[in-house]
Amino acid sequence: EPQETLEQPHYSSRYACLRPCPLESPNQELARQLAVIRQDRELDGNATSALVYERATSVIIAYPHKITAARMNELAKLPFMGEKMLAKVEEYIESGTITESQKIAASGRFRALSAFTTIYGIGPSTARKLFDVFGLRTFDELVAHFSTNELPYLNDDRSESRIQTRAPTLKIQAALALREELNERIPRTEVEAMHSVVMAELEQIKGGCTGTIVGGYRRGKAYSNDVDIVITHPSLANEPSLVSDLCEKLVNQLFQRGLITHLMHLGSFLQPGAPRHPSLSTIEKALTVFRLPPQLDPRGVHRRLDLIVVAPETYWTAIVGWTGSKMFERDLRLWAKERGLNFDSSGITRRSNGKQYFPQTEEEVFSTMGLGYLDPTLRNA
Ligand code: DGT
Ligand code: MG
Repeated sequence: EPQETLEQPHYSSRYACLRPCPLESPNQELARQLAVIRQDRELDGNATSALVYERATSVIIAYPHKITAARMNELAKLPFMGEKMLAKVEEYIESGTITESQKIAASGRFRALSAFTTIYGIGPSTARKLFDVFGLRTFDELVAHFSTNELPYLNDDRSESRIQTRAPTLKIQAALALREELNERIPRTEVEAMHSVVMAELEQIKGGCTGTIVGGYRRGKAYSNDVDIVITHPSLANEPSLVSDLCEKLVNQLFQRGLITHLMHLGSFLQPGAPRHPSLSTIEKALTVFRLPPQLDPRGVHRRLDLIVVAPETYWTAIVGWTGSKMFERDLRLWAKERGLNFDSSGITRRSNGKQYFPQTEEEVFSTMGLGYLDPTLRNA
């Protein structure tokens, strides 16, 4: 039952899911400098301040004009443009730089913490501990440290795994050794090659699967940091056990072929604080390390590959949920919540009565929540 009037997207919206945002912004450099401050707050564990900068930056990159002194009055009327933020924008307009961003970028602590967090498994709090408590400063020191220590966990794992595979989990030493390869960006042609290889293996396991590349690739990015693929098959309808079964078979087969080398995470996942509901079992994800076969990539570069296997009824919400951007997704959930709905990749639920909606097109995902449609290439919030 789509809502009758849809909220129309506009760059002045408070919600990132209602701001058309192409990949290229006329204010890219301003946004980049503000992002340095955001990252600094994140690395310091100051989530509230980080979010203030993230929201303001997101509004700025959706603003369709180059920001000049003449635009400041209009900018001041946009959401999340507080006095401090406007002062920084003004400083940028006048001088081309933001002093605070420059100071942060030059600081040794910021440089070390931001470098440490490029390693899978090292988040801001671990990075701070390595820097402040263990006094580590360089990758070589990290390698030495982790040759005798192991992290107690490699991610903030709120999920449960129901499935068993033979692929080994990625330990911190391996993540360090693969750091440069995993940080190499992936061109679109290679994203497509990875998708083809995965689909060919799937075809052998179960004929007739559908798989869509989501994430930044779908938003039009020329280079991706990882590859995300949402997979389904008609026979998985209302059969949660078959969903995890297919995910397990796929991971095992790719591992046996030498295509998946490590597993970083496996299982369904829970939104923080979300109530458990039956549809959670209609989605299963495997976060992996993958390399193309030698005939397709002689260098055999290790790549991050996320496989998301879903029941057909949740296919389109999963695609919207994994296309991103992260800011877009965050506000999609917020928008839904403020309208008494719960959005996650496995479906849309009315909070008052638990009624579930399973839209069967991407447009319907938007209209079910009262949102005007935005093409994936305009979801770069
Ligand atoms: P990149 O860095 O080039 O891979 O850029 P993206 O935008 O593809 O970023 P990525 O791959 O981290 O995430 C893609 C989208 O998928 C992101 O907007 C949020 C969503 N996503 C990522 N991980 C999870 C997860 O564990 N659960 C859910 N529900 N969504 C996730
Ligand atoms: Mg991605």
